[in-house]
Amino acid sequence: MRSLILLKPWAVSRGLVGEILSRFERRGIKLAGLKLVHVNREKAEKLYLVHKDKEFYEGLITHITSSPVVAGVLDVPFDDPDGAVSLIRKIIGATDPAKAEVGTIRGDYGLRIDRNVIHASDSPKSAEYEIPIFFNGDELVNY
Ligand code: 3AN
Repeated sequence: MRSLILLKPWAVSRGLVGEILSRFERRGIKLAGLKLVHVNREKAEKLYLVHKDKEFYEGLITHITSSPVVAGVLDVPFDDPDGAVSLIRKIIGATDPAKAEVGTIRGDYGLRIDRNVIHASDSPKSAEYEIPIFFNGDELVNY
C-alpha cells in the first residue's frame, strides 16, 4: 500500500530529513519515490482542499509554499490498506505535537500544530488523491 508523506518546511530547514526518513526505514517501510520540491500555490490548494473552510487554511498554504519540502511515497507491504495507513499515522503521531506521544515523529521533532514537521495521508482514499499531486507514475518504483 502506498501513501504520501511531506517533510514540511521546518523539517527541511532544521536539517531533520535524514532522521525523519530513518524512522520509516528502520521500521521496514520502503520508499517508492522521493524528491525535494518547492510547492506552488496550486498544488498546496489541491492538497489542502478539505481544509478550505478552516480558519487556519491560509496559514497552512503560506507555510507549505514558503520553502522546500521533501515529498515521498511510502510503500507498506500490508494487504490491508487501512492497517498500513494506521501504522504510518502511529509513527508520525497526533496532529498537535504537544499531544503527540514521545517516540513519534511529531512528538520528538514538532513543537507547534501549524509547524508539525510532517504530513502523511490519513486514509487509502486520500493517498490515492494526494500521490499524483506530487508524483507521476514513472517516478515511482517497485523493488
Ligand atoms: P493531520 O496532518 O494530522 O492529518 P489535519 O489533516 O487535521 O491533520 O490538518 C492538516 C494540517 O493542518 C496539520 N498537519 C497542521 O499543520 C494544520 N492544522 C491542523 N489543525 C490546526 C490548527 N488547529 N491550527 C493550525 N494548524 C492546524
